[in-house]
Amino acid sequence: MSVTSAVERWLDEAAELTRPAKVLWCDGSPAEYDRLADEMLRDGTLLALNPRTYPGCYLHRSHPSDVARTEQLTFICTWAREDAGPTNNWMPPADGKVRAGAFLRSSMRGRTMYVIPYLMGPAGSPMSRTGVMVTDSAYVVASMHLMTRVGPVAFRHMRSDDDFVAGLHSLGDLSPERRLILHFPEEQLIWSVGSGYGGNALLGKKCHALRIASWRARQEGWLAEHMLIIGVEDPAGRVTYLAAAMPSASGKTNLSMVVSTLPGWRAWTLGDDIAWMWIDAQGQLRAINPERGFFGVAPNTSPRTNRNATEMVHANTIFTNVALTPSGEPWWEGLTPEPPAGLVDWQGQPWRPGGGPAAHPNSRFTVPVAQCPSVAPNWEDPQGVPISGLIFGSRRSAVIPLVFEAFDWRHGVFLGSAMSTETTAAITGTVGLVRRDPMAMLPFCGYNMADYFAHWLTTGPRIATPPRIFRVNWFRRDADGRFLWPGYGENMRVLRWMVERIRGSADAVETPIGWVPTPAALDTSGLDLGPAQLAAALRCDRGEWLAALRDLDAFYAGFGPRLPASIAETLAETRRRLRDSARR
Ligand code: OXD
Ligand code: MN
Repeated sequence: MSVTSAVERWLDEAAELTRPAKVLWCDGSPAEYDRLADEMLRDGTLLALNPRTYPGCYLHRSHPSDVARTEQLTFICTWAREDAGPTNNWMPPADGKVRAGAFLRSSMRGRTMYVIPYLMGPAGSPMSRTGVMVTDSAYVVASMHLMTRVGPVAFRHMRSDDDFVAGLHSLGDLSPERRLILHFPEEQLIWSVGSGYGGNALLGKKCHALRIASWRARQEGWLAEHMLIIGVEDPAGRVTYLAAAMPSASGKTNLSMVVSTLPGWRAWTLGDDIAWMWIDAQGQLRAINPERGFFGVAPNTSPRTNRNATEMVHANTIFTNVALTPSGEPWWEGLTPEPPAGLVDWQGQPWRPGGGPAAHPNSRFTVPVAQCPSVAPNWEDPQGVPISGLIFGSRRSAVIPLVFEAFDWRHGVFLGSAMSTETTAAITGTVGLVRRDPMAMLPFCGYNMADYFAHWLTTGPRIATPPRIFRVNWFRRDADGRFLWPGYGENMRVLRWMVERIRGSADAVETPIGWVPTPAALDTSGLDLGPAQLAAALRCDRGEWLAALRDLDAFYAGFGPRLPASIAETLAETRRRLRDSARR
């Protein structure tokens, strides 16, 4: 491997601080993965699953207090506080290094420091970026193998001596009191200590591909987004590519590999979590998936909700915090209608019905994208795929219709900026609280979100044909708490409407919030869904909307004068349209 002097300097610094017993370079080879797995099987970090039904699969049980992203311990460390903005935790870079430095000092004593050169993005893509992370966790190394492209390929993509994101990770003592996840975007640097959980510890994912990359993307004129990428094929074989932002644990993985219930329509999977998008020389928006694997939420994944996922995790998968059956198979709530007898829970204890979930609600599977039965043949195309539509989706039991389309790019950016959602188990804290989560990027935008909205606003007009922007909500409920829309495979009906809107052939009615499908425009054939239920799923209730928009002023006011005028103007226009239509 050709290592630059900047990489060497960075590794010396990391070793000087953490004092490992030895330093081991990772080459990303299958032999290395197997060696690490063997070591972890010996020391109990991994358990082998049933080799007949789950060959090459392992179970990892994490520390019980280290099971999700810890947003309150995640910081953006910029020189100027305003550059991090009001939605990020902020610390001056020097303070961050002192505070985390205390936890990292000699934290690798007696341990191995693994050096992982990794590439985010397909080999040969002009959009792919290099990272070099160090860690003292073999589980992190093995997971990085599955989630990124590890090895010499990473160095081949460096454009200069110091063209890499540096990441320092140490498990520390895993205590939340001594845990910090720090980002220094001005230095292309990440420090993470005290957690082995994916989103905190696999530094290529949220830390690099979203927080650091979003900063870089704004400087360079591209977009790093919390979005899946999917190709929707129609019966004539034409594929339309869409990217969709949804908050954590809100159905992105399921949608990215949806099994269509509509004859002749099918979905091709390119990514389930992150999209890097840029405008090519012809003015076309294109996207790559910077990742190589899925780090998906296990609970409620079943042959009914996501057949592709249940198939792909039958080999070469690391499961974290799922339950274990007596025959050595993984199990989680929702996988089968009834739990099998004799389960061991995610903490390794015998499980009894009524004694809490057997699998942790944020238990996960880590698996290579290539194993997905619906993987797109071009998913690693270095030039990415052309994006014709963007989707903002959230989890709201009320107010937000199943689907509607923005009037134009500017309105779509407003809709994304105003998105609210109910919190899930993917983050430590209370589940089910409604919070603002603009573009599903609240926890992942590495800079001031007012500047992020401005960046979005200036990006659209640079695109020759800007993608249509859609808003979706699969989670709306009726007065009895029942979901109004069946979801999962039936979501293809909504994707179809979007594709037809993009082509100019699907009907919609103009409402104060955007274009809503006419009931006939949405193909509901064969669904047990009466007209009243469909109307309820699609309804724009003016009163509910006006009430829901009320706290947006306070949210936007938090950004002060940095908020683009267009956002506040679009809010005012929306209110005006809602009031006018109520008077009509
Ligand atoms: C994830 C998340 O793991 O968003 O993708 O938390
Ligand atoms: Mn995510």
